[in-house]
This record gives sequence, C-alpha cells and structure tokens, in this order.
Amino acid sequence: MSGLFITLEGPEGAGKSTNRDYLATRLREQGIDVLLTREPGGTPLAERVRELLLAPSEEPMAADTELLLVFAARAQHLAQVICPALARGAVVLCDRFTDATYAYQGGGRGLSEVRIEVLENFVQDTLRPDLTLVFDLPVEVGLARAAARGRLDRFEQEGQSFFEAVRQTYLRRAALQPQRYYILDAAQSLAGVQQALDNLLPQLLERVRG
Ligand code: T5A
Repeated sequence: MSGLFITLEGPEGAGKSTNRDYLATRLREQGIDVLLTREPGGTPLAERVRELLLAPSEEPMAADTELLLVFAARAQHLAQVICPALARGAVVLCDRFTDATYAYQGGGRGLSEVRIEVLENFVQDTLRPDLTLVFDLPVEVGLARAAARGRLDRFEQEGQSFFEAVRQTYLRRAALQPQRYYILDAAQSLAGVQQALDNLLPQLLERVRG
C-alpha cells in the first residue's frame, strides 16, 4: 500500500475531531488526496455497530462483547474504506483506531493485551498506522469539554479511574515506540495545538511525497 495511514488518539474531549479536520485542510492545501474517517464507524454498517457501542443500555455489555464489536466494525472499515484509500495512495486521517482498543478495552476495562493483539493480527494482518498523533490532556479537562456538549455516551459515563487508565495506556504505548507516536499537549489553547500541527507539517509532507 502506498498511502500514509495517520491515526489521531487521546482521551475524551482531547480535540481529535477538531484537529483532524484542521490537518486535512492543511494537507489538501498542498494538493494531497486526504481521506477523513473515524472509529468505531467509517462505513454505514460500522456506524451501526458504533451506535450499539455508544448507546447507554440497561443490559450491561460484557467487556469481551465490546472488544469483538470494536474489531467487527474495524474489519468492515478496513475492507471498505481504509485499505482502498491507502491502495490509491491517499493520506488516511482516522479519528481513533486500535490504540483506542488497547487504551479503552485494555487499560479501561482490564482486558489482556495479548487477547487484543490476537484480534489485531487477525483483523489487520500486518497493517499498522504509519503515525499516531496522541492528543494528551488531564482527564478532568477532557471530560469537562465532553460534558459541555450535553448528553454523555456509554463510555463518557465511566469514572475518573477508567479514564486515567486510558490516558496512561496511550502514554505507555507512545513511550515504547517513539518513532510511531507524536504526543501533543492538548490542554493548551486550540491555536497552540494547531501551531504544533503546523510545525509537524513539513515532516508529514516529506513522508507523503516520499
Ligand atoms: N472506543 C473507540 C473504544 O472503546 N475502543 C475503540 O477501539 C475505539 C476505536 C468513541 C468512543 O469509543 C471508544 C472511545 C470513545 O469513548 P468518539 O466520539 O469518537 O467516541 O470519541 P470521543 O473522544 O468521545 O470524541 P470527542 O468528540 O469527545 O473528542 P475529540 O474528538 O477528541 O474532541 P473534539 O474535537 O470533538 O473537541 C471536543 C470539544 O472541545 C473543544 C471543541 O471545540 C469541542 O467543543 N476543544 C477545545 N477547547 C479548548 N481548547 C482546545 N485545545 C480544544 N480542542 C477542542
């Protein structure tokens, strides 16, 4: 595959969607073919799985069910959207991907990383993001931003310790593979975050143009 696969990660309310759109605009200004997408979701069928995952429900969802639904949506998303876009040489900007599974189902829910890895290899084969931008911020700052938008989804109803585990999992994974991850301070002003993305742009363009 000849495109570039960039994922945006971080805890709730970190500014991933806002900055994904910003980065797409900057790349498109340079004439680059950019595909914007998100997980869970990204295709009509995967978006239906997203609804199952995010809707608060009276029946508790078992952690394994949650894990399998996340990967079911991902398999569909890869087949229909991500792999074809990479094959045509596009830059794929994806709001969350498998790092979120390690952070939420692994860190948050306490599922073993080995089981997640089995599914990662099964669903993705050798495909991994080329670059992962981690929007890092204190949990309470992100949750306050998410809460300001109104009704909380099933994940947003979790407590502080769940989200601390999510944040620490992202930071731990980034420290283990610094060549793939780029950590941004997402607690600063939006202008500050976007300045940091602008600073990263020349490196990105170099990689896209190979
Ligand atoms: N999930 C997902 C799993 O459990 N496992 C998985 O494998 C995957 C893929 C998805 C949920 O699914 C879970 C994780 C999630 O809980 P989601 O809606 O995609 O849900 O994820 P959220 O993090 O909930 O998305 P949010 O929209 O809450 O966060 P974003 O995208 O990080 O933030 P954004 O850009 O929408 O910004 C939030 C608000 O903050 C403001 C924005 O204007 C907006 O109002 N904002 C700032 N304000 C001040 N300063 C800044 N620097 C700001 N940046 C943004």
